[in-house]
Amino acid sequence: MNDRKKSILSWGGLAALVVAGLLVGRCAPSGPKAAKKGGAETKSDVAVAAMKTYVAPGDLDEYYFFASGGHSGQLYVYGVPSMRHLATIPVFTPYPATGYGFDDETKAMLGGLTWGDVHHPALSETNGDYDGRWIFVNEMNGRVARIDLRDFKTKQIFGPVPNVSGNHGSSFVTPNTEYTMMASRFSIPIPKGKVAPIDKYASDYKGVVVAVKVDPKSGEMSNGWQIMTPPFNWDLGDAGKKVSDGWMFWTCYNAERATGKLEVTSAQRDRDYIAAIDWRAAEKAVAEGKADMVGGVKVLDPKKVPGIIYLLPCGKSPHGVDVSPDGKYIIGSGKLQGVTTAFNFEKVQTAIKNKDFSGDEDGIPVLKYESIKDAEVAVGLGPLHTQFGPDGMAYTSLFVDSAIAKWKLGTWEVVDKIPMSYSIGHLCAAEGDTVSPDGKYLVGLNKLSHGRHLSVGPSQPESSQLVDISEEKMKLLYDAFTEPEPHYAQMVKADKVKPIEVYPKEENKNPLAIWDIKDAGVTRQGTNVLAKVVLVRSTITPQAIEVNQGDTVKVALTNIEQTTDELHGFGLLDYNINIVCDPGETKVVTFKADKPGVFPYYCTNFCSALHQEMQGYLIVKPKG
Ligand code: RUQ
Ligand code: CUA
Repeated sequence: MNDRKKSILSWGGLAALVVAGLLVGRCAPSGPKAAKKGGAETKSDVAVAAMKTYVAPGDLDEYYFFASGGHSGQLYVYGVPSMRHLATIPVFTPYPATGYGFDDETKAMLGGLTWGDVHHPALSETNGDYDGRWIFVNEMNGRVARIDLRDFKTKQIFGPVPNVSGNHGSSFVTPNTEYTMMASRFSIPIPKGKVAPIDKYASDYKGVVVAVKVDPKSGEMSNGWQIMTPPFNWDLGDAGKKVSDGWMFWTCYNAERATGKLEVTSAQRDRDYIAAIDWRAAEKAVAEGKADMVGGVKVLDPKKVPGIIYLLPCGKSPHGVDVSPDGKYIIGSGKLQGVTTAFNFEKVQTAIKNKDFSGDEDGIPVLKYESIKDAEVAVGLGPLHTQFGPDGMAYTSLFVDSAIAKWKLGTWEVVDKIPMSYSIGHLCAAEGDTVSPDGKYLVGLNKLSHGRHLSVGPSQPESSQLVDISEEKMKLLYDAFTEPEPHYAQMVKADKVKPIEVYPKEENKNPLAIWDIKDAGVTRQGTNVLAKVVLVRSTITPQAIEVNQGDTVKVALTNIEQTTDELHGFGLLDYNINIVCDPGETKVVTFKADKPGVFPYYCTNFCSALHQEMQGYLIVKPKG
């Protein structure tokens, strides 16, 4: 513990420590001199750690690690245990390196927004295990995207979903990827566009929890249904599994329905809630026509449709909620506490059956805390998120303590702790939220990193620390650094993911694709010009595209290579056009040729010894 925290401790009680600790953790972290090694203390520990993380040249990592990029709008791919950065997948933000957001299709998919705040990646599941097909990611503007792990590309951005404001409680998939779930962090009068004064917040503002339907074959997302809720701030979620399959859980803060300075007004009550949603019952109610159309989607009102949602009282301002691999326990962490609560799913069911309620919130029954909790585990200060191992072990991140606690489900005993540098948020264990976690590796996704790498100025990279969890004691193996802003990540066994090497020619269904240089050329219809372009080592055909100023120019580029990694680009100077085509891929870009002159285009991706020769000219003849 650093001096600052010690002095706060001597001032007063737990609440003061926790609140101050949250502030300290955020604004004035422990200095670089403190706990520099943080786990690997001796020379031999360092040697063992080096051996365990060293992936020799030519060898491959054991796991893919998909980390959210926060408001960078991207998803970062790392290998574990090397922690090497392998790829950046652009999702909600244009990314010039892959030409994402420049061609017609991806530009349309971004829908005019150039950022998104990504928090929680969710790998698709079959029977509660990662199946390596897709990964879904949420972002705060009410959208969720699907990335295909066949080519590591964003294939669909769904939303903004009606009625949702601040899509934080997302993406969480159900055990057979029937749905990817979302929940509103900020309540608003719904449907969107409706206005109500802020002093009517408690009654006229609404939250929603949302089931986005996923097509089991294609992964295509579509509107499912929603449940209207009181104006709580929904936070994190997790789907039930095995015995609790069919249920969905979300934490909330601000059960007070307060407005104004929430850090004070929303922390008045001792308990907030975890919502437990019987999503199969909700699905059935929608099929029976019990939903109303609000904002263009089917919305269930729990007052009119009882039996779909219940509230579990949970410690003040809970953050994470995580369901154990067997589905028996729902772990809810009140971030202003020193304990995390294990709720027993069976007891939740019994309480529902016996109507063991302590009250209701707008018609939603509140279960009795004492009837449904199994244990309050004294994990440490500021518990946020929990991940699981294969042996009944649970790992909880402690923001205020800046540590990870290891504890046992069932005996509720805390068996080990390891410090993190600094201020851990999420954590991610290998397959750690499936029905069969692997153990082995755990990554702490920390909010701060300074003093543990070469300084790069006031804005430091974020720290991700790799921890060995294969033995009784946790051991720090490696410090890695990521771009802001890491939230959650998921780690999947590498052999579950089967990426392709090239886009097979026969799968290219783009009507503008051409595969022979002699089909390349420029055609015109009025002021619309179509240029069909072939990219192949080491020529762009045609070498010149002639148009008139004011023409609408559509350039369709096909990379006809069938060799892996033989990418070609099309960078058009002064027109802000930057396209990259993978082998076998066709991309189309449409623009107005409004500037007269001669504009070189060239290949941006190094492709051969004669890459530099891969160039041409757009000639825009001036008007009149
Ligand atoms: S949150 S540090 Cu956006 Cu997932 Cu917990
Ligand atoms: Cu094609 Cu460089």
